[in-house]
Amino acid sequence: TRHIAVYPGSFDPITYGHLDIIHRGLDVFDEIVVAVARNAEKKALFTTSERVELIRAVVGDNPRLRVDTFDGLLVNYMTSIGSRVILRGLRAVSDFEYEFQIAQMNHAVCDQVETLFMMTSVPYGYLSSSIVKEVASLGGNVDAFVPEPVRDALLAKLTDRS
Ligand code: COD
Repeated sequence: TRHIAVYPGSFDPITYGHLDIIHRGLDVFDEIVVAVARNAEKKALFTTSERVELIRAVVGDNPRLRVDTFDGLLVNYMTSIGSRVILRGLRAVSDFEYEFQIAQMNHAVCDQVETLFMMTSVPYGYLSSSIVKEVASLGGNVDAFVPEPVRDALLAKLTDRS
């Protein structure tokens, strides 16, 4: 059987931290589906389609990698595409409580689904989409945190707004 892992998130926007998990995930699973949540509760800077386009622009062509969106419950989306594994990244201890809660909840609503975690790579331990947005909005250089298309999109978005 092919092992398809879903890597779900807001990806607002995608960072080198997310890319690291995607690339390492491809070493372990047959297929990775990057699934952008449409109904993320967080107020997003980028629209869902902008977030998808940015991911597509930076992941490169790989027949084992798909970028998709989902509405509603993650586990329902997973059932619809025949995946049983949620891939998540863990940074500091501070991620643990939130991740623990959603992993328990997802397993409770669908016991076929397991969440597997990959520890962040050292250079990305402090990196988050929120921090990148804050640094960019204050005029800081974000080249170390996001690929060029994402940086350009951030600058364009922030210029639009001001
Ligand atoms: N290093 C390693 N991992 C990282 C890094 C980094 N620097 N940065 C981010 N990550 C990881 C995160 O830990 C996470 O695992 C993943 O990348 C995505 O991160 P985000 O912030 O883009 O995504 P989240 O946490 O906002 O995603 C939350 C979901 C959208 C997955 C969740 O809200 C959801 O499933 N919603 C759908 C409704 C649902 O089913 N709810 C029930 C479950 S609670």
